[in-house]
Amino acid sequence: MKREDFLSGPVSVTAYDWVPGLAQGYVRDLRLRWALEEAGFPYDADLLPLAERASASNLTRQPFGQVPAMQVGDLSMFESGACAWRIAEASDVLLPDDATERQACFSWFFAALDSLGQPIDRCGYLRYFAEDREAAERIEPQARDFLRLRLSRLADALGDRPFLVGGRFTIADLMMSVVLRNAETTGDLDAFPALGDYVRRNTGRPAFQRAMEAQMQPFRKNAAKYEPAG
Ligand SMILES: N[C@@H](CCC(=O)N[C@@H](CS)C(=O)NCC(=O)O)C(=O)O
Repeated sequence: MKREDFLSGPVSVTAYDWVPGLAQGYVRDLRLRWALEEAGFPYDADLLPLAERASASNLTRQPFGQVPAMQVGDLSMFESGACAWRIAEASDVLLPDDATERQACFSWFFAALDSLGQPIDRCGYLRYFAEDREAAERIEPQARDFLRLRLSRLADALGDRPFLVGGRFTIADLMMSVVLRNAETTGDLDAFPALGDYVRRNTGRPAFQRAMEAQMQPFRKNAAKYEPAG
């Protein structure tokens, strides 16, 4: 599909109207919102209650009963990585024109989702969500060592460069930064100050701030509806 086709229809992103505090600011519609803000593409949020995520209507958009999904005119997509990449392809600012740099962006984008995202999510799961606490605490140190090796390799590859590819911010930096934010919450970035600086620099961008505010605004509005009083 050409750039003009993508832009020809209105863009809408599914998101929750409220989530518990731990997840606020980390729901994955943030990835799409940030990419859309960087690209300068207007969009609407289609908000749904968390309790309705597995409703028939959401399952037609997102087969696993999650958010986000993205609608562009008649075209519907799911998976935050696929949607973010599609936005980047349609934009003038999130991908380099140079073919070699574009390929490098593709590699780093998947490295963020897979090589870093998997171990980071595993550690987050063991820390916050695993119900068998004894098993989680037994496995966690090994999972954490594995993650730290990955982070140290990433730190080596980034070196003292501000961005992953071609000297400017790309979709690869966007995805790497949102994924690394999750390692910030567990303290795993503390041993890698250059990665912490990298995340803070990228999330300091005005487009990220707007995306974050757009995700948080309905949570504040609906707090009284969902949060127990007192
Ligand atoms: N691989 C999917 C994962 C989406 C995902 O994990 N969504 C979360 C919010 S960040 C969700 O809706 N969780 C509710 C559930 O899984 O029941 C993507 O990246 O789009």
